[in-house]
Amino acid sequence: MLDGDKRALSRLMTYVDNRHEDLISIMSDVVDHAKGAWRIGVTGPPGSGKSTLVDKLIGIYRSEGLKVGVVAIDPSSPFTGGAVLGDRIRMMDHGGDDGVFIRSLGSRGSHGGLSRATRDVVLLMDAFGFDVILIETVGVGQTELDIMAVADTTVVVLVPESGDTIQTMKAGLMEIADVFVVNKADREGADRIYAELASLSQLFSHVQIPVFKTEAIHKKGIEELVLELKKLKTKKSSKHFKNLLVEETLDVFLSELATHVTQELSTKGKFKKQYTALTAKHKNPYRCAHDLIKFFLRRLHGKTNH
Ligand SMILES: Nc1nc2c(ncn2[C@@H]2O[C@H](COP(=O)(O)OP(=O)(O)O)[C@@H](O)[C@H]2O)c(=O)[nH]1
Ligand SMILES: [Mg+2]
Repeated sequence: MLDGDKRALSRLMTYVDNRHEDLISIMSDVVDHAKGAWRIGVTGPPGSGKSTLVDKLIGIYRSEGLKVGVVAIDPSSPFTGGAVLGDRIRMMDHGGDDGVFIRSLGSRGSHGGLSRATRDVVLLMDAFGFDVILIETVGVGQTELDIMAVADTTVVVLVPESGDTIQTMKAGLMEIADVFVVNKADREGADRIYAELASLSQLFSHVQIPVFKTEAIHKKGIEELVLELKKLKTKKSSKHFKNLLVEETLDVFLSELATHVTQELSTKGKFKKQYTALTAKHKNPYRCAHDLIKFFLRRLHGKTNH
């Protein structure tokens, strides 16, 4: 993969999908080759025009000679199909372009699982040599917050009809967004939403969050957005390496631990025996879990002490 083999890159992404047993050691080598690609998150309600916007951003970054990776995430999609596949087809404009690589991610069971898969895929793209990585994810909520922790800069895309979303999210939106985009500005109500976002930003954020009106489908307002993103790039330090050390360590540790414990429970060791005995003994899941943890910790201490 590090020699520029895209098939190898795809294969490693499949390892991420399957949580391959060698993944942790592979990622540990890969991280040393990451060059610090610019990670731009694009989030917002379904149908707001994220994919259309991403498509235009790809075009602009490619015209500047930058290599672009795209991760399209739809946490609500149980399969890597549906909406995500639709996005893939739409971005096919760039299908024959060697400097563009698009990867879709569907549901990964839990929130943590999906954000970790996203982080790993982004890291692979970074090490492969993409300069800009666009991360598109549906919705505005907790999952997106987790996923957006991967991005250096996050663009929240809203439309003239997003009044309710803005009212319910308020502070939450301010927390996620580095830039607001009011897309579909060709529709009525764009100015009102624009003003609402600008005043909310004054209320809830210590920095004024820039707001842009775009018509992604007509490629209007995109150049201005790209200029702003460049400004933010120079202002902000890449946060993902910091994240890697602190949050990632805990994240990787806990998910590896969960994998190992699950394995222990399914193989015929002492742990499995204890588990079976406990669940046969009491009917109370809290007591079972409590006793099981005690047993596990005792074994752990026993092993490290001797
Ligand atoms: N009127 C209008 N429609 C747009 C604009 N941008 C995107 N669309 C359309 O909105 C629909 C949803 O766009 P899409 O990019 O798939 O949204 P996503 O679900 O957020 O990725 C598509 O039919 C687009 O052609 C725009 O600026 N104006
Ligand atoms: Mg989309």
